Amino acid sequence: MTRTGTLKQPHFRTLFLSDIHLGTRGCQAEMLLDFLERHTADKIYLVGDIFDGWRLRRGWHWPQAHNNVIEALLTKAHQGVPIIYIPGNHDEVMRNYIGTHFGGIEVKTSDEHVTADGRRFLVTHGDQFDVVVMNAKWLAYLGDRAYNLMLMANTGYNRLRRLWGGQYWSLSNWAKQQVKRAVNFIGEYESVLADEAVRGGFDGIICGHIHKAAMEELGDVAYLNCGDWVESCTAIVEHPDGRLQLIDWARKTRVANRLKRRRSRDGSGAQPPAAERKKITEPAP
Ligand SMILES: [Mn+2]
Repeated sequence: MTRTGTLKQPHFRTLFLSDIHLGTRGCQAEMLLDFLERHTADKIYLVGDIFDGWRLRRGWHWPQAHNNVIEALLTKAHQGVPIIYIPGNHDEVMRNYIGTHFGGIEVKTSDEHVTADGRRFLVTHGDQFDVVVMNAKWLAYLGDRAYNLMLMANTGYNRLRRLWGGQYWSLSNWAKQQVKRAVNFIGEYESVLADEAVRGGFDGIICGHIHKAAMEELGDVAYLNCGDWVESCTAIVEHPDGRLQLIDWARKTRVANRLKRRRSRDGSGAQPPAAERKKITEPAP
């Protein structure tokens, strides 16, 4: 297999990223750029809330690093990496472009991803299930039709709110403000999304939205959440053999930096910083 980039660059079959929130001060764009530079993938999923449309309207925060993230993704798309963009609630303006392509990026409401070992995963942002989470207890008694009605009502309600410039109502934001209830909310959210995978006959679900990275088995299905690039820096990746993994890039970077410091303190076996290594291994353009 031929791979571009540096020798030790890990290669994934699929990379799943969500909740980058470009356009906000909290977005850790530099960390993401670093991650994108050091990894390649055959296919990339952008699982919603990639940029923050609501905040852009109130206060524009768009440093160069945010442009660089977009550029890095578009470059990958240009090189032939299929990128599937599944809009979330913060970048829901992209939901007007469902079914279209731009710069090699395809916009979809949700998608089915089949891993190299044949498992079927539902890929969705997850915000549409907020309302189900909130009403999980009594919805269980009402069944399928009420469930679908609730989903529709939630979408309609938010569309209405938008008309008078209100913010998208989000249960996760509401829950975060109520710290005591948040833990409960996360558990409910995870089980509602796992149920959705069961309903669709999938082996698992890959989502985002609540900024809580996870990879676990819930009943008969796998629940994977990409996490975010605001509070943490996490991604879900699929290895060439179909193995899925949750990567905590902030933690990995911390560990790598600690090792580097220790090496340089010891003197022997010190490695040059990544930037210098690049200069040595890469031929001049
Ligand atoms: Mn969201």
